Amino acid sequence: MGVIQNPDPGQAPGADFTIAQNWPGYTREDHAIWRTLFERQSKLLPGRACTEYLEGLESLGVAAEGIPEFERLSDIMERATGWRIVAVPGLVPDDVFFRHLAARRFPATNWIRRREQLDYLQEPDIFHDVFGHVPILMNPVFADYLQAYGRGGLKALRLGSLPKLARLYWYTVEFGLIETGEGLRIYGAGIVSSHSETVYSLESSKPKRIGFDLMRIMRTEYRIDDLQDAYFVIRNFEQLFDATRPDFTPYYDDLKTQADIPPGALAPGDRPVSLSV
Ligand code: HBI
Ligand code: FE
Repeated sequence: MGVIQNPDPGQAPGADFTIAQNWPGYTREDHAIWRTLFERQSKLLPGRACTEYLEGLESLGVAAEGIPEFERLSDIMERATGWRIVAVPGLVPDDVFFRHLAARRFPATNWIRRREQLDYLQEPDIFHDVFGHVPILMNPVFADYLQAYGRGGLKALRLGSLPKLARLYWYTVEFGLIETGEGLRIYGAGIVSSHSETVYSLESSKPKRIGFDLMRIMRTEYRIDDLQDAYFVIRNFEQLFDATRPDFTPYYDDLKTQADIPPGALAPGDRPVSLSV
């Protein structure tokens, strides 16, 4: 990808890959790109994103003015759920990523996409990481889930099963949907930070929408280059946290005997979730 990554790193990354956010280093254009993205998404999200996300966004004061300072957001988050944001230059190694999550530190990229890439970006930038991931971390149950995921990630690495566990991250943290009394809502960061997928995931008749099932998700392949073919729907965040509480070691052994499922396929036992309330 032709992204100009971290044009002004401020300092070299250390062993934990953290760097200074270097907030004064953002240009007027960087802030303007944030504003464009923010305004587009905030028009779309009421009635589409879940209440927990929207409330988080509101109480953090993440706003249209421009790229927020991690220190300010971290102080608010720390009081709510004990999480802080640390700046990183881009994707970090899996073990580094998981160690941060396990310590309730969310690694956020410090650079923003160029105007030519408003709609499509394969790597996370600051808009995806902060607008997409951070607000939901104000919810105590989700906050615990992501920390548990970090611990589970370190274990999956040791057991050689990270490709399976990574699917859980993909279909929940990145592309999760939630059923509410008012209808289907978004909580996944990959959706809330994407103009096209916000509408597509909730309104298109093309993708499958399937009730959350931990083992089913860990068998399901995913695509990183296009809108998703399937979304998994939770009933609430407790369901997510409870399902992932046990030791996954026997699950990984089981999965070795089960075939993977292609992204858009249906499997026996799938609970279809319909679009109408
Ligand atoms: N690094 N900065 C960053 N952001 C991620 O989401 C990320 C990462 N490194 C590894 C990683 N994700 C994967 O391990 C997970 O998506 C499973
Ligand atoms: Fe992400």
